[in-house]
Amino acid sequence: MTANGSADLVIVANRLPVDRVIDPDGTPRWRRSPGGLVSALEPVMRVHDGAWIGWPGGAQEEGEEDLEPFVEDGMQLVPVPLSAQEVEEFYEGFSNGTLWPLYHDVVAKPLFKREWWEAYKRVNQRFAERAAAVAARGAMVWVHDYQLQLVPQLLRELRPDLRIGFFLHIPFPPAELFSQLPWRRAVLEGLLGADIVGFHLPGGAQNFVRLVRQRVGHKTHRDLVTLPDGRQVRAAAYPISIDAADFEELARSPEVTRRAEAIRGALGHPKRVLLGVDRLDYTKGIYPRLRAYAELVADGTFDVEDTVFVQVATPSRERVDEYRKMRDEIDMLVGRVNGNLGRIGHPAISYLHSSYPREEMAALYRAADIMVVTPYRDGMNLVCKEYVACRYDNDGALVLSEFAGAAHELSQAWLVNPYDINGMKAAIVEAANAEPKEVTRRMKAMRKTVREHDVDRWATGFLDELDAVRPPGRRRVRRPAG
Ligand code: ADQ
Repeated sequence: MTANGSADLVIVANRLPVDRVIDPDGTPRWRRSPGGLVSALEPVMRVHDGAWIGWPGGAQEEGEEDLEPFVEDGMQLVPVPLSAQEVEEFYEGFSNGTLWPLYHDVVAKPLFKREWWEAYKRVNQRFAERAAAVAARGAMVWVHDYQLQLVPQLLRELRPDLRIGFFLHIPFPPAELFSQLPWRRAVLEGLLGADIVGFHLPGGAQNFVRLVRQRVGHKTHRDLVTLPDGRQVRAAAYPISIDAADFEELARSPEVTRRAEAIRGALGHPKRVLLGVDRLDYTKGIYPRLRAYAELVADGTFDVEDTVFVQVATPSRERVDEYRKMRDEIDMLVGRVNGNLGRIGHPAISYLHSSYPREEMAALYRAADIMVVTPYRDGMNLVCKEYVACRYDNDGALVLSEFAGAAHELSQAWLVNPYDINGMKAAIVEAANAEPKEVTRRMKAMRKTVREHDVDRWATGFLDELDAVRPPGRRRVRRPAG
């Protein structure tokens, strides 16, 4: 295929950065979806004449015409349709029923179904073809996440002139777990189509390089893989972050300040508010966290008259069995805990399924004395960084799982092992009773990290390195040694 597109920078992600909404008069329109990735990439997209390729959500009916590419907020958006069967097999199936649990330490059992794999290959091919059609000659293409791991190689076959980057937003598992995947070699080869393969942590990059050596047999040296044709692929860590300045500005606004006070008022002006905010996902460790808290209420450490745990858990992937099961388990636990330990007007846990605008999130972060983030495994976890960004008074304690990528940067948090309920209880009590001076010391250090390593640094850091990749065919000839 020859270059016939005009975009100098192409983002390929599972979802488009917009949602289709229907106005009250029945007219469909696109609304920008909130999300760090869009905000992070928007400035570079403008400079580069960028295009974004992704699934618009929903299923395409049989015989329905493809949605045409369109321009929104100065970005060229290219929708990739999925049929109902592909939503089931590619998205809910292979992406979220096979890869998601496998890459998160097998917290749930991954299902290996051959028809899901066939759908994954087919959809990845479609994404690669769209990218090939819109990219200008020598353009940079940045492919995102576990749903699209075959795209780099498929795209390189179509367009060898491109510079291709890949970033994985979830953990990359150790060889011992990844090797369960029946299609492990094909996935590794898919990723090797990129010039740079990015992970949140150095450990993910090391797992990848080791697997490439073991399972594909290519030569590797530190973070570099050398392919038989001499092309080199670099695997490295690029820890993602948030727009910290933006969050802080929001948190300082009079509206958010007022709203944070109103939230505490609605909770009955407690002495202590603990907060959890997560997508309702079995990797996030919501169940053991609430159990640890409930035990502290049951044994009298905390009193529901002056302490409350606010848990926001937004439902997600509800058509996947594991998610439905987990939601039921947590709903039951909260019901039991509140039934047994709550008093009139004072539940032990205030439990919410809503999805909120950023202002409300900032107000919740401002209203909380202790943020509790306890995933069993998490690529990074942005919620804890958002909390830190909002604590401009240098107050507020963070209890954080050592298995969240963020723990590598936020080492001043009260770090916990989410599998150790007693350890979590001890850390929560310690954070609750810490001297204000100690809380401030920890928060100050974490705020410095989050301020200095923001999402702009992440995006420009990755793209600058991709930009520096020598386009194929113009490689320096290596001089013989000596
Ligand atoms: P997620 O698993 O979705 O992301 P996380 O990083 O915590 O996890 O991001 C969640 C985002 O959703 C945050 O920005 C948060 O503010 C927002 N959010 C959560 N609950 C909300 C609610 N009720 N209403 C509105 N917004 C809500 C995946 C990986 C992570 C990795 C990110 C980015 O699993 O490990 O950090 O991608 O790479």
